[in-house]
Amino acid sequence: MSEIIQKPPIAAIATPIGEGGIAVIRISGKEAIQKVKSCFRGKDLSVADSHTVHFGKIVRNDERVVDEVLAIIFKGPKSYTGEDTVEISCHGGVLVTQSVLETILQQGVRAAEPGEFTQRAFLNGKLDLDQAEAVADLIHAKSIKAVDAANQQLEGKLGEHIKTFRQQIIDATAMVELELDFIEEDVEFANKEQLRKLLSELTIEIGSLLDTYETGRLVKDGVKTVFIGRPNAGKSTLLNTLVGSDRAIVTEIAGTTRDTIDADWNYEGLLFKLIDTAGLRETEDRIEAEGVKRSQKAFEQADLVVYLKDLSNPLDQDEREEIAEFQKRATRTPFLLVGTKLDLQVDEIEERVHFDLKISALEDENIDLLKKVMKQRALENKDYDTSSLLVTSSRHRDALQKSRTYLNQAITALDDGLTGDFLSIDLRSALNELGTITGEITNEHVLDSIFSRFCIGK
Ligand SMILES: Nc1nc2c(ncn2[C@@H]2O[C@H](COP(=O)(O)OP(=O)(O)OP(=O)(O)O)[C@@H](O)[C@H]2O)c(=O)[nH]1
Ligand SMILES: [Mg+2]
Repeated sequence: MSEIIQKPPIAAIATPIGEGGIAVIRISGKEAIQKVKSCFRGKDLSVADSHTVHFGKIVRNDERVVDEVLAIIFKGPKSYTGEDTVEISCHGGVLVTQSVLETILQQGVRAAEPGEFTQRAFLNGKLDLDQAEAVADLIHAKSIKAVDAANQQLEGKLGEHIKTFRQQIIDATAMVELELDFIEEDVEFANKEQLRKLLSELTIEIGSLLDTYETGRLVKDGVKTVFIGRPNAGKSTLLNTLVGSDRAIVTEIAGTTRDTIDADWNYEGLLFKLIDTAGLRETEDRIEAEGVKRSQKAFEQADLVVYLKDLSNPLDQDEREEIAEFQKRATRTPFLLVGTKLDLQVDEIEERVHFDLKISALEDENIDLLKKVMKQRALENKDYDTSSLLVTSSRHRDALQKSRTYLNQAITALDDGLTGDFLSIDLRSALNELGTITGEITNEHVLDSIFSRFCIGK
């Protein structure tokens, strides 16, 4: 572990602003305990042991009481940030919490920036960078699966893989550089086959980690699911049925929905971001026309497209072509063709298209089946359980991809009989790319963009 650096103290409210039983204010850094001590009336905190709790009062300079609190002492390096830290639990009112924080700040403590505590934890080697990112993911998680994925990363599962990969590349680099040392003496490169095997195995392992990204992204961010179809097809009704509330307006008038409507829906731990759209048709109405444009845009950004066709209307040539067109355009997006209003289905409906499913939202027919199929289709039947490691961040994916490219270049160089110094450059580049994931290699720009995603107080 790197050496702990105690930076000047910072403080922030660590709990959401609002009324609650208690709120927590966190102070971390050099002399954090001394600073709190100067406005704390109770036990002398400067002689308190680490990991102990103390009852007392926070008082202003004129000794007026701000609140009765509990102060928890964590002495570095055994704290979240690695620095000396005090966590104050006060009464959870907005003003009371704010007053306690202000009193602390008056002792010469600076207000913390978003994510600054976690950034300090990273800089002090308490967390790898991917683990720090997992903390933010955990906080932002909107589904149980997203929580599971963040926890895997927080436990260091991704970091372990990356460290193994890096060690293998370091071993390979050592082999190559050893050869470089002997080049003058014309030593035959004895380990060429062994090296080639090592490198190609590595690219395969990196590849299988990369394969988890599509699922990982959907688990973390949710599945953007767009309902499209003609006016009156029952899109808004289906959205309302799934979320279990009257989120969207439903009427028998074609063209009811004008703008896209979003609703979050959790199903078996997976978040679906449902998007209801304006029914597709040529229209003179400027507002509706803008709505149709937005439907198209939503379609283009979808992870799952559900085209709804009203079974109580015959399928005409135009709509058949429209469906085919959407299917064609959605080659890389899972697509479901769902017949609606099964309770009203006209027998003579001529079907020259294949429906994945027919439902009735009104009669609750096949709705459970639809839910299952939506999940299967969204994840493209890729099964994974809560213990699977998923790559969920595009930053990690990019680094893995680049690293794999460098390794492939190294393999080509090896096959082409290029000298060791060429190989060595590629291997070092691959190593650096992997190092950016865990934060062994990093720069301020990357750190700023990562930690700005955090809330204040974390
Ligand atoms: N019988 C029957 N009627 C349905 C069903 N689903 C929707 N409807 C009716 O169909 C009409 C249109 O439903 P909406 O959900 O507003 O249709 P939409 O696709 O959102 O329509 P636009 O917003 O105009 O594009 C309403 O009168 C609904 O009550 C169903 O399963 N069975
Ligand atoms: Mg609608």
